[in-house]
Amino acid sequence: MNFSLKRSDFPPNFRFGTATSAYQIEGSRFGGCGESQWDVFAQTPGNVVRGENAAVACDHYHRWAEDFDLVKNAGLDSYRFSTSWARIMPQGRGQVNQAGLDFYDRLLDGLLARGISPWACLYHWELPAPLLDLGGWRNRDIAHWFADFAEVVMRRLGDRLDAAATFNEPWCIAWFSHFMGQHAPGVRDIRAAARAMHHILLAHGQATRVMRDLGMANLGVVLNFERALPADDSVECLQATQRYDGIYNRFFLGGVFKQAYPQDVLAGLEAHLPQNYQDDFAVIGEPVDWLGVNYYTCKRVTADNSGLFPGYGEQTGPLPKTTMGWEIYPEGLYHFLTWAHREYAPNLPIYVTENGLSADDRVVAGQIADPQRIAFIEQHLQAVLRAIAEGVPVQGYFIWSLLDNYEWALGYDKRFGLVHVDFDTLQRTPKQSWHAVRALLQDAS
Ligand code: GCO
Repeated sequence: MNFSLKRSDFPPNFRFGTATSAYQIEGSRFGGCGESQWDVFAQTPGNVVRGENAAVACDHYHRWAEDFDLVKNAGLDSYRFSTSWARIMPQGRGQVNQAGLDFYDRLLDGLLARGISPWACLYHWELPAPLLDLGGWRNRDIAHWFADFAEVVMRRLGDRLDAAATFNEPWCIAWFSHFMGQHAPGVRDIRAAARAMHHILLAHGQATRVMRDLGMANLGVVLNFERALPADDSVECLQATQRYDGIYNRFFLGGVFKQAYPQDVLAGLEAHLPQNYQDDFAVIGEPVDWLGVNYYTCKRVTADNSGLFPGYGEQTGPLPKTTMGWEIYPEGLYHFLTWAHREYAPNLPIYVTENGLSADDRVVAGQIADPQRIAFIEQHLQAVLRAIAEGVPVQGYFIWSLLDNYEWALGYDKRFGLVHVDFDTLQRTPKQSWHAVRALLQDAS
């Protein structure tokens, strides 16, 4: 099975890539990496399926050359990865683990030697555990700690990156992890969540300034979006859907691009934000060069009448679902690309920095048939093309992910890779979708 699309259906400079993150693939046990909040979270019973951790993960720390050959041989232009704060600064501040910096240095040279353009993201969730003891994202000082980390990383790597982002998915770092408690550090507290939301953006602005001062260009931020659809058409449900959309989709965009938070979110969170939070918008609004959009699914939002903010719930929707239980809704990607362009970032290139699905991929006679992944990518690429046809400067698309990997609280159960990983032997086997991507990118017609 192949894509019906061709590379020539896309603008000449459109880049195809794949995305990964440090903790999900590297192996946190190797190379003097410090303990992160995820190592801690995984040790608490009930947090992660089967109590799995990422001490070894895909052992990308040692097998990166083989992995980059897979990126190159698929014909992909770009590779998006992240740098682990805990690997580079095990205490979060001060002392640098040189072996950690050396590792990312090798990665960069390995990518460049293969003609793959490197896209780095500073933070994909490995908060060094010692910073938890200081309050982690709840402590305003984290903006300085993070800016210092950015400086250490980028003094070493910044000259060879094609693009750099500060954060991956602030909603997950703040709301999912501090209000819903689903990800490390597993907190459920509205004040912690509100402060984390704001401090992440402050850290984003400070680190962006640091990178600019180092002379770096092509700086962005990667936000995630989920299309919020009302489960019914009652007024209560429509209002609940608005609040869901505000927290998930408009809060972080608002901070960065409008230097303001949405009123419907402030109605519930302002009392929990730091005093004089508005004074930080000058830093938070530091200009960026591109916007990264991560998109996977939609949610069917219900109203709840607990009387407590945010006053929403969710229910299962009718569309076909991935093994994450996520409905497949490519229309949502089209929506966010056109809407973010129109309402927030009219002058900036937009990249789809993550999109993909988990499936029940099995090796049968050495082959992995994953037609559902090919169909999913095709449908979402069609959504990208529609947005481009309407004038939205979408300039690239990164598939999540290169390898099956550690899917956070869901352990190794969910397979998102173009390449299958056997977690007993660590053997890599390209899936049918990897071959289809290769065919798509080779087609010069
Ligand atoms: C994310 C993530 C990945 C997840 C993916 C699937 O940025 O949410 O970058 O870490 O694996 O989203 O849940």
